[in-house]
Amino acid sequence: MTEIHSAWLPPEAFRAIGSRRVLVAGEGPLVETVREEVGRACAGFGGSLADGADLVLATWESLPDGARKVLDGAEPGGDEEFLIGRRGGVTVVAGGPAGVLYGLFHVVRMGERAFGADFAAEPHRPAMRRRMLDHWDNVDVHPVMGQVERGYAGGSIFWEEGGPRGDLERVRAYGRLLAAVGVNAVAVNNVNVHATEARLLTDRLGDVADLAGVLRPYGIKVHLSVTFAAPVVLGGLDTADPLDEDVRAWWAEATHRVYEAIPDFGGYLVKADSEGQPGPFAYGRTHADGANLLAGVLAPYGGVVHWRAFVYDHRQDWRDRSTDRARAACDHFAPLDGQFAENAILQVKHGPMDFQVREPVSPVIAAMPRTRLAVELQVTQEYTGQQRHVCYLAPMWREVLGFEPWGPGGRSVAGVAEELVAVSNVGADPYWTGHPLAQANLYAFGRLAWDPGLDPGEILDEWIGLTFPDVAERVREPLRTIMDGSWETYERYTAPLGVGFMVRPGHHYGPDVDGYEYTPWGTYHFADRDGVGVDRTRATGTGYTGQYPEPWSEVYESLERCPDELLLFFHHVPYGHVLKSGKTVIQHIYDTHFAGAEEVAALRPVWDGLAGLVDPALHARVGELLDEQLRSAREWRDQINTYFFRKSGVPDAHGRRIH
Ligand code: GCW
Repeated sequence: MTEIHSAWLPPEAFRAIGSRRVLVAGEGPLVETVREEVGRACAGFGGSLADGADLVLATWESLPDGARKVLDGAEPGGDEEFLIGRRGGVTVVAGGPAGVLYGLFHVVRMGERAFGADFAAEPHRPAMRRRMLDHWDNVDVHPVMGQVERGYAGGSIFWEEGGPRGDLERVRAYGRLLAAVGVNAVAVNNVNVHATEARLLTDRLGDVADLAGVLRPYGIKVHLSVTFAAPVVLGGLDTADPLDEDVRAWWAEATHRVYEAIPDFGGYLVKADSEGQPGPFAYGRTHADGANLLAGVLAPYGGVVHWRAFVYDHRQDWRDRSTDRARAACDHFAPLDGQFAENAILQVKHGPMDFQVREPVSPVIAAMPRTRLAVELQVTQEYTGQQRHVCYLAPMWREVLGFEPWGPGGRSVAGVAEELVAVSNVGADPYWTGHPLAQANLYAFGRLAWDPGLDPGEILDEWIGLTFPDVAERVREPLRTIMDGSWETYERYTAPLGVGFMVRPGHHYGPDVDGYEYTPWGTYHFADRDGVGVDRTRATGTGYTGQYPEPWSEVYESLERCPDELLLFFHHVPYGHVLKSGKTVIQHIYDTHFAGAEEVAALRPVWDGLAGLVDPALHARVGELLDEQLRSAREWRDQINTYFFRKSGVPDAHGRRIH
């Protein structure tokens, strides 16, 4: 058992509730959870769980008449919705069972404000119907990827060296943290499904059921990544052809057993025909055929299949300038729009490549109006500092969710997507996320999935208030300084102007400008002595810009209109090309890299000022990580600047040291 850090739910965060007279009314496991939470809070802060003179938390059916009046006769909504209002000194929260649970945590966030002046009843409902975390956790330790693929927070909270980790208390605590930010689904194993992990579907199902049992009281459904080849590797069939009757029967039987063990099982998650995972292409079938096979066997039980759109050729020839990885998802999936079953959800990474610090929004999101979409984010910081660097990602996600694929005034990504999914950054580390400040990313993901309109700065404030309740007012400004702009700082000292990658192949930490340049992965920058960037225009490049509707197809196509921060994603330009900022590309590279590293250097003194305010062990951990971030940022600065200086021969206008 590892020590469990309280993250955004320390006992102190429950003071306002715990010091009051609270009524919890209703039945079922979720309301029981609420009762337990309130009971614990009251035991700690002198309140009582009985008469509801100060606070009523109730399901619609159990709402006492007097309390109902506080809500002004509002009507019941869906299971996850709640209403909150205050009149005559009583605060009332009512909803479906899950709504009561989310309402409780809403009151926790409000703190004393929930018990101040009266306020009219307000409805709260999640924008996204499913708010899901995918764990890339392996059951066996993978020889290259380890226990958690792209995990930077120690081992897995679910699995250890070939079996369940067995620390269900920790899983329970995880469920509690997730419920507090509204997450309602978790996939418990890696989308790359290896031999042992495949068996979670069959003879190791009991391990999954154990996790489901612990997460259920927090309103979280368990999902499983499955291998498309399961009928062959587990069932002994000689084919996994999605149109084969025996294959369908095998999946139907396996799925029946899953629901016998886990009646509220969420469904399957599939990475098919991608980076070596098996899929329908082997049988000449489409991804819709594949997804619909699984959707069909899940449908009778109310389950769903999440089918990933991350499909591209990872064995391409770097000499071949016509293949563009950015195009792949749209090329594969857009023609299938309208062919997916009702309970099949296409899960699309937010950008066309792979979670780089800056990418345009994936064109798939606008291209499939007749398909249910989940947008996938990466909370685990594979390309954004691997939880050794501070990189608060909410501002990036907010931009993605607010992007309007059909231009200003049209629907936003948040309006198109039904679901928000993210790769979790959690592991067996005592702080959950390795870097203690990376907890804020997990927090922000849940909050944005609930309400994509929230302001990242306000989410950060909320997180600070909950995580450091005793000293919030003293740590707020310093933490804002360190975290608020950290995504843009990270962008400044890494790959410039949207070009992406330039990381060390394999582990993806630290700079290696040409690391991927002559590899089969399709991630190139094409820097030469004259210029840099990828020509993705229709006029002279790969034609990728044509995958967007107007106005973006025109904006990105045009060298003049393309936003600076994405310039090298869409265009190959000379080093002397002048940006909208008025600087040349080469000078922009130098300036941002010097600035980024300087910004990081300024963080340590700010953090040092928090000594004595936050827990000493946490203080020490973040201090060490800031030192590593600074070392790494300087390495990035020097490698990028030196590389481009040597390629271009153009000196820095300010004569700074380049090697
Ligand atoms: O980002 C890449 C990662 C792989 C990952 C893959 C995916 C799980 O480098 O480790 O595999 O994406 O999203 O499937």
